[in-house]
Amino acid sequence: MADVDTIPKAKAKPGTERPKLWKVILLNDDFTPRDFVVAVLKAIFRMTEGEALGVMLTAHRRGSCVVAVYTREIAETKARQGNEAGQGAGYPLAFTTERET
Ligand code: TYC
Repeated sequence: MADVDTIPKAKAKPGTERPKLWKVILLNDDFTPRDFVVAVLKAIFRMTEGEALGVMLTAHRRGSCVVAVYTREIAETKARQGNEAGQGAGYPLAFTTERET
């Protein structure tokens, strides 16, 4: 067993890499009405009233809140839909995406 520390380990399980994931992040602003944020979260992220309220309040109090995590394409689509909902109603509501580490 002399060389045991120098033998490279085989990859634990080939083909079981975690998929790359992106966070969708809700940013607070001073203008978008709370009810509107809640409605957007329910419509785009399929949240219940209670879940949406919790996320909205966290962003309101802390400046931002992770809404959900998806593969890149879905995360970017949901963030864009949220931004467009805000723009369409004349509010600066903003979602961003960020690669999960
Ligand atoms: N801060 C907004 C207000 O007081 C409400 C709000 C919450 C807006 C969360 C955006 O991501 C947000 N009307």
